[in-house]
Amino acid sequence: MATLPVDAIKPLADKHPKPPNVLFQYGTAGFRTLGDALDPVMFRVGVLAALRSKRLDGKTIGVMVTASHNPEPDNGVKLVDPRGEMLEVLWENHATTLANAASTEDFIAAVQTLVTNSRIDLSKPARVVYARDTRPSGPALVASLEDGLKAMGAETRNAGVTTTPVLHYLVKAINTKGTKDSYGDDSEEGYLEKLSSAFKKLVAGKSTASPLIVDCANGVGAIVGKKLAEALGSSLPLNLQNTAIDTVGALNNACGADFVKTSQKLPPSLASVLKRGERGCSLDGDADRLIYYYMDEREQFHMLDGDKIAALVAAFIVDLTKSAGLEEVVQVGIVQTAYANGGSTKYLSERLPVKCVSTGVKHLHHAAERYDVGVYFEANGHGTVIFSPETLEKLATHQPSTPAQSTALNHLINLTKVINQTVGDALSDMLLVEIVLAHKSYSGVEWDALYMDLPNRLVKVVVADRHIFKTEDAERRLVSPPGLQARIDELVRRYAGGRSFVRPSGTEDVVRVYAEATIRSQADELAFRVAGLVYDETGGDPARRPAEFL
Ligand code: NG1
Ligand code: ZN
Repeated sequence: MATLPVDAIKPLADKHPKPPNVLFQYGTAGFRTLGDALDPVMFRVGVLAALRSKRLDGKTIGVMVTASHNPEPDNGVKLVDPRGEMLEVLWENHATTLANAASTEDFIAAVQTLVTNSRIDLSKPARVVYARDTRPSGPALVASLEDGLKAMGAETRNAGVTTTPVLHYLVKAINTKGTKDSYGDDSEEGYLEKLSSAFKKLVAGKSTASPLIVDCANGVGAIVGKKLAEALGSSLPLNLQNTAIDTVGALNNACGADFVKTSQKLPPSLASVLKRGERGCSLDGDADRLIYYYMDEREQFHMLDGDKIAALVAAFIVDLTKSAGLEEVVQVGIVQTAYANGGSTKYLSERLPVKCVSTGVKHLHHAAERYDVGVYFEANGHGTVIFSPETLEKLATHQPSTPAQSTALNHLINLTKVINQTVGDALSDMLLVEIVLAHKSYSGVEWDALYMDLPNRLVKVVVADRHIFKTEDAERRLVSPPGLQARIDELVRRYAGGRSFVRPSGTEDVVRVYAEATIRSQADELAFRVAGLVYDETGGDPARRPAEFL
């Protein structure tokens, strides 16, 4: 029985000491905080990734270094399981335990405990592939990660600077290589080739946007987006904007999917770019979120968020399953979170099964796996479509009885290739949207008209301890602090079409308050009044109560 390489771990762990008085937590998006604080975490994640791989018999594990849509000084790290999915929940706890060990000795002891409790056979190989986004803190953090991998003698592959979804794709492609379920060539080129060739087949003979404006958030989407544009050629001309990856402070700054979604505005840098009648889209800093928009004939900006993408895509897939003669055997379902606009939930649930789950991609992904075809999107633009193994099998073996059925079946099969089924992928989702728009001959206007968004507002409240906020019913109701939910209910009743809920963020030290109502001013007022309740509840200093909350 092999033993832990303590002599190799010790000196390297000593290079990455954990400062006292900081507590790390593996949350909904992995570890995420100021880049400067993450050095010890990265080393330990390297060790953990190797252990996870050994536990899974040498399957390749992914590690992505990114803080997504967060400001440039932030950074983060998350692990990817062998099928390209988020790390298993039990191991999130192991990650937190290892990250918080006070000293090298404590860390080695915690690793030893994990090895014993999880029955990890240390003689197995460890294989890890890793990548980072364009953040300035990335290279140093990757070096620390590499020390952790080296300490464990892992076989490593550096995928360089790429998007989060490409890393997820690579993990799945590596682990399925040479099998009948091969996900594609295990390289960024393989990814681009897979997506772009299926896209070209799906839009052959149709007209696409010319060109499509893509806000790359001054992040890694600019790099992969450029390569995708080359692979797409004239099938979809892309006009890449906000591509300043080397300009300090530019990442996610007044641009990108999160800016558009939260401010409900066009990035100022696109003001002279997006013309009347044109559409565009924004990626976030690691290109796993996508928000669309268009400028109408009166130069009014209209946002098309993750809910609108889900509605567009689900209807298209349902149409194709009908046309292919598969509607009886392939059921399409939707998964949303409480942040989904009430307008979308009403529209979708009148047509398809809809499930609401807690925030966090892993919850959405797992719920979507229960459908034959699961369409899941967060309102913020993170989402994808997943086809169950049985459905993929049905598509592969179905015998169409007419030429029309055959065409629809081929479209469905090509969709399974355009879509990155491992995780939300802004570039893949963008192609998916463009396919549907091309098939339906929709502009932004027709797409937007599927249903009306209810006016809504999302606000953050900074509180002393957000952990006192506990929720139930897919985060739609508070159980703690006691009595607060009743006060929120009482307030909500006074607003036409009112809905509001409160939950602690999993990625920031804030409590989020969401509200919607039939009228814009009422949605804003409800949000600020509920935020005021939250602020008061946590004993905030009345003198510092934010003015809007009064
Ligand atoms: P938190 O900070 O837990 O609200 C945010 C997003 C999630 C998800 C994660 C991971 C909102 C309201 N919340 O989570 O949907 O994307 O980040 O990045 O958009
Ligand atoms: Zn992201």
